[in-house]
Amino acid sequence: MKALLLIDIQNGFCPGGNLPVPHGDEVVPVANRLIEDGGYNVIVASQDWHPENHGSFASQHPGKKPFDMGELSGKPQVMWPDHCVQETPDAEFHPDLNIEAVDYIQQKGENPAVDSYSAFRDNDQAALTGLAGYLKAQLVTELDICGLATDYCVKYSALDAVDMLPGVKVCFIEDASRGIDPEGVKAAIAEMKAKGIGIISSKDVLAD
Ligand code: VGL
Ligand code: ZN
Repeated sequence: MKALLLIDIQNGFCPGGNLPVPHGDEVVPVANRLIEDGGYNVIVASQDWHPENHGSFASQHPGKKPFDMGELSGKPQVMWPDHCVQETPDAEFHPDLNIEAVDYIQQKGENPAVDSYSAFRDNDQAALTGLAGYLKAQLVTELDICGLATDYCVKYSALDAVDMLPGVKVCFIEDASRGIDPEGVKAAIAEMKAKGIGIISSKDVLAD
């Protein structure tokens, strides 16, 4: 079984959102084509879903500004602008994303004391989200991952997929993803490649 994992294609990460990824909205038509014509058996979307007092928010750390480095539960943590707060428009999926076609939505980042870049587990790797169990139950053997942001949630989800789904072929769809920082994107792609993750284009998927 072949699965598509769409990471955090939410208003908050698109232009006009609270943590906009440059050109983040450009992934939407590509993601829709993959959903409709990619030949996937299972389609999953993750949703960054923070309480308003989430500890990754600079607003929770007196003296910190967004994008400063800080600490969360004793670990280094990027201080983000308040984003993707539960039940707000910022946390909703992009309005043009074909969310009706999605089989399973995995929310993450609900624990205020730890961030969760990966759709599979919190950054401290203590708590699992349940996504690995879902994909195993669906007998997934191939997992393609794309979305926002390449250098954070997409990368960590792809690396975790390799560790948590032994035997599953994991690919990153580059043109269906956008990143926050160009240098970070380059490094993320190198890291994914080194882990055995295939770096592919939506054309590769739509061709076969
Ligand atoms: C993300 C930073 C904070 C992401 C989520 O989706 O890449 N980045 N929360
Ligand atoms: Zn977040």
